Amino acid sequence: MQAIEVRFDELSLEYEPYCGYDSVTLYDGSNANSPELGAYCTAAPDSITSAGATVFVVFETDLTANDGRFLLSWSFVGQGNQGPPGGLICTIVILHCH
Ligand SMILES: [Ca+2]
Repeated sequence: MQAIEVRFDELSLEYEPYCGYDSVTLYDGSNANSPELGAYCTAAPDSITSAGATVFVVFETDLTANDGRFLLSWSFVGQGNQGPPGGLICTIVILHCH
């Protein structure tokens, strides 16, 4: 089974204990209805590994208090780690007003 390993090379978004203002959320699948792997703003595990070959990334931010940025990298892990044609990371940006 092929999976995706995601690493945050940089992660410095506005801090809130539950990352309620600015966050990056990873989902184990092709959309935000998929199981959530985690939501992060300032700290994340060294690596986050999906169960499947697609990870959906959502960046949410509000309209105030910017901090730094996030930079993530990813690679296929598991059998056949060159990646299938359909394996991908989708990213969507959501802006919301608090
Ligand atoms: Ca903010």
